[in-house]
Amino acid sequence: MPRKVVFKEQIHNIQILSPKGKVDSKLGVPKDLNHDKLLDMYRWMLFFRRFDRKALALQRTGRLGTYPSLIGQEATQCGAGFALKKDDWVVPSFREQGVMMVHGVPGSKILAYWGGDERGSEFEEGINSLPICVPVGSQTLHGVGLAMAMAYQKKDAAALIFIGDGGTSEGDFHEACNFAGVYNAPAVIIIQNNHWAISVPRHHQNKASTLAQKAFGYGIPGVQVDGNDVMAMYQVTRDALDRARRGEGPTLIEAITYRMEDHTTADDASKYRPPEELEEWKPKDPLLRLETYLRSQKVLDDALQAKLEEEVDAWVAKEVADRDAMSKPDPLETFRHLYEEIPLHLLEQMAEMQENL
Ligand SMILES: Cc1ncc(C[n+]2csc(CCOP(=O)(O)OP(=O)(O)O)c2C)c(N)n1
Ligand SMILES: [Mg+2]
Repeated sequence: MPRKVVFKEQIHNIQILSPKGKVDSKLGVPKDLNHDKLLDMYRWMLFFRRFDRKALALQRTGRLGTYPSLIGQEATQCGAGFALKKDDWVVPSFREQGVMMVHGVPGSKILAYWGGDERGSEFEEGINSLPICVPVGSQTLHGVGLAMAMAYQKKDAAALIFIGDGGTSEGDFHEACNFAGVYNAPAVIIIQNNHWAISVPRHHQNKASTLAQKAFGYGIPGVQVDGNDVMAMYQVTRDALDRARRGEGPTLIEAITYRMEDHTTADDASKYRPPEELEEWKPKDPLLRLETYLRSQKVLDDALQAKLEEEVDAWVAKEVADRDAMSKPDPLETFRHLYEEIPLHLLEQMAEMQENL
């Protein structure tokens, strides 16, 4: 009999690309990420950042209602997005514009959504993403239900579900993980642990030393990844999605990252966030480390960097132009999607609105 019981949880924090841009010699670069693909990832991450900066500026000039920036979390979303196959589904919360766009959602739709236009939630057939979901945690249930349905239909596809660190305190998250485990759903749940839930820090959210270990209570694997390392994010998500598609069940991934901006444009993080913390995260920037690596491999130089920036800015401008080209939304749409048959009192309100248009 051991004289003392040692309670210890074992969670690996996987990192391939260090903040200094060096690849772990034991793990190596994921096999299917050649230089072209890594450059493409870098281009996407640059696009996310510039798209977000533009969106923040559009909000300040009154063209968007609010906006939740993903700046700092680019590698989490790019790595995960590149691991998806076309038939897989993305189930976002509200800060997942990056992974949505990688999976085919046009940036113009994201801008429409945050501009208060419901058409920002309508995607073309074949673009497998649920709409942006603001009620924290509820999307995890939708996602696991979607995964269970795909398993029932024997589809070779999985659902990639996103939630924040704060969202893991919601009952919905617990129910989703529980169902996913019991029904062996082809679901991969990524917790983007960006250390803050608006002004509530991670350590006030949960006493557990990792959020990944929550998985064990549901009988599913849990893994922690450096979310600012696009290579590790890609590898871990891809392996988890492969497992799910093979019928081996769900995985919970905790991606350790950092929210570099305010929670949304309706927030001022300087009121509650110690400035030293922000400084501490700057050298761990996800773009910087991939840039350093690509330069060390002679894949990227100043000329190509300038060209990429130009291309990405043109791409952002096109998304804004596409949003601007959309006709004005029909206000009567607000009545149309709640009931199969619109009740009488709403028909009366519709008629009244129509008269005043
Ligand atoms: C059910 C619900 N409760 C509260 C809110 C208000 N709210 C919006 S975001 C947020 C914090 C979310 O934090 P986290 O899950 O860590 O995601 P992050 O914003 O960091 O991406 C809260 C409390 C909400 N949208 N929905
Ligand atoms: Mg958070």
